[in-house]
Amino acid sequence: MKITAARVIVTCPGRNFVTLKIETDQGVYGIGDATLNGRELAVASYLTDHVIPCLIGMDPQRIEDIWQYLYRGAYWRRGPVTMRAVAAVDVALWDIKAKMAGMPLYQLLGGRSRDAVMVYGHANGADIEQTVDAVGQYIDMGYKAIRAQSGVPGVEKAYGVSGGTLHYEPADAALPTVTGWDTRKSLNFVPKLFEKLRDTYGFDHHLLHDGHHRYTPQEAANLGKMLEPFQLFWLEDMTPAENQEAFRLIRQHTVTPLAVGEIFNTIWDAKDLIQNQLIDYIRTTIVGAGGVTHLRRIADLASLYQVRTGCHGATDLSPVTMGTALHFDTWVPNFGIQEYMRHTDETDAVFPHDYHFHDGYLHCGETPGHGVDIDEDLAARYPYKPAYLPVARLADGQLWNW
Ligand code: GCO
Ligand code: MG
Repeated sequence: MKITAARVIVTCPGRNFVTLKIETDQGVYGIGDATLNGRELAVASYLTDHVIPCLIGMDPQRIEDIWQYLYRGAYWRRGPVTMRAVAAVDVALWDIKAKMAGMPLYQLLGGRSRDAVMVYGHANGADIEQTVDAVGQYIDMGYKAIRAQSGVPGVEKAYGVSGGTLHYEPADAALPTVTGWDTRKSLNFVPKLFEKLRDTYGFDHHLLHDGHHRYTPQEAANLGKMLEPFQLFWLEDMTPAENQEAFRLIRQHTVTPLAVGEIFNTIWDAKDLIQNQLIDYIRTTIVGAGGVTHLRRIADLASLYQVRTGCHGATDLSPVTMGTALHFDTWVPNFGIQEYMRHTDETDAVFPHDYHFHDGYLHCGETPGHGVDIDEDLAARYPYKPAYLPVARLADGQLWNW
């Protein structure tokens, strides 16, 4: 069997997506996601200029060998651009293999570990009252787990607050928007939000919160401690994780569960955090870390230390990543939760898929492969539009982590 052609499709049905399509001499094709929010064209070029020429003529059945070829063979390892390109190829090849086998991908991975995948949605509002209402709407839709973010009094354009409640899109402008941040105000505010949420809805639902890399370890420990009475499912990305050791300090002070990893690219970014049991959930997903082949290794390492998966599932991960992640989630023994930010109808039309939401759970379909396709004619109607993630600045103008 041979790869006969491969091409990159860049489309913007409401937001940008980069998709790889690999064709074979058996008439079977596979689809992979290569989207890197705000830096899309770098991955498109990496694939078109440097990866696709090597793929032509290769045997698509040799997924592991092709993974190693692209990872070791580049000499320049890791990084978000490289690993997304590797992920796109890997996912397209798993799609081909599963289609050839006539099986949904989760069957090839080892079969079902669960009937359905528990997801969390994003509730947000300009203030506590609006956020409490938004959480109520998610509960009414059947969600068992909800992330809550709110505007903070005195902070311009706080993280995680959107115009609407169902769709949240931070990559919102042709040049980066400037947003605000204030640690003191946030530390004072977030516990009040969760106190109100527990007072209103009780303790039956899982509640989550994202610190989006803004706090120091000491501040993160403080917030974790203050939130203990409200029993969060997790606190996410409390401090930047380049220094994995920093999580030890947070851990020493709080029992609030910790999640991290949406910006990790390889097992090496998470190794110390996992082996030292400094986190509870690993957020890395398919497109972020080299596809199914590598994410499986991260999950297996995590399973030794009772760390569970919590795959990133923001709107900048295309339906191809969501569909593949759902097969992964359906199989992976140490599953925790799956993030689910809904795509717009325009995006869903460009990427026909067979997964569906019901009563707080996502269900992957039974179509052979990962179950997600691309309508290339429709995709062509939405040309690429430059869109950046925001930056964050403190009140005195200093740049902070967005
Ligand atoms: C989350 C996130 C995201 C990121 C986004 C950046 O879903 O937890 O932190 O929304 O900000 O993926 O592209
Ligand atoms: Mg996050």
